[in-house]
Amino acid sequence: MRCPVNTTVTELTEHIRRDGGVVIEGLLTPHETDALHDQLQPHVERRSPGFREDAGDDEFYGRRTVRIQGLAAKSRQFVDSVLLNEILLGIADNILLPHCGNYWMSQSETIYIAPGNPAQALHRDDINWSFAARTGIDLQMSTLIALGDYDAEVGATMVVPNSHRGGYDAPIDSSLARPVEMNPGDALIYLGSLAHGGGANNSTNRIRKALYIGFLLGWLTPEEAVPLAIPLEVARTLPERARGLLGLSSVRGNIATEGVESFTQLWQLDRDHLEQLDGAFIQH
Ligand SMILES: O=C(O)CCC(=O)C(=O)O
Repeated sequence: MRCPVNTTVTELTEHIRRDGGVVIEGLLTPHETDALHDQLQPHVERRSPGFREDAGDDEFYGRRTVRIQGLAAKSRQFVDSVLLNEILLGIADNILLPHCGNYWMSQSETIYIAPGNPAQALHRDDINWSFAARTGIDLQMSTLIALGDYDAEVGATMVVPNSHRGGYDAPIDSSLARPVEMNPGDALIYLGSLAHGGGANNSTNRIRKALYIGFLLGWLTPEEAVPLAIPLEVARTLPERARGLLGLSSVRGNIATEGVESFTQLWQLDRDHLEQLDGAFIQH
């Protein structure tokens, strides 16, 4: 399903629950998309492809794929237009808050796929938390934003429609996978239970440019050690909501508002350390 950016958050949430994902056309304006791309480009140019330096066992992450993480420290546009995007947060509230007191960012990264990179194995993003995924609740909401060409030849994300149904262990039928083609600024938002994977880049000279952000239940461990990637002087300049999402805040695991569960917190910090951080960390 493809929806214009003025679709209500309630409708978008319904589409995601039904289909496993939705494309929002023009989630970012051309100005935001260009600014984001330009702020990240120097970092991308400095980085050799592959997740690990030797790219030795990077079949999953892509030997010809550039992944830059820690985007909040590298691009203020990322914070303002993506991390704090009201539509993304509205959908995340609907999908994740029924199962946690707070959710947080699991990871932010570029996924720039160069020519010759084969298709990624189809998978569910819930793969990291399979024990929890088997309970059948939603754990994660993922988003891929196109920052450039995003067609089938260049490696548009392959999605298996409706594969969020049937449970975590349901087999993934790769013959049903379809490319999700997008224009710059469009976003594919999908559940952690939807099977998908980066497409093969079969072009000769074009790079598939995506920006990924995932939001995760606050009682699960994020993929990226997010707060360690943000210098304190940068953290202090960010709005409180952004710091909370970036792990510069304690987290309420429970939604309970009364009883002992309403007092407990995860990711706590000793009062001495709170003082040392001088307000950068928020204790609930
Ligand atoms: O690049 C894509 O289109 C999807 C990437 C992905 O699913 C992943 O790296 O886990």
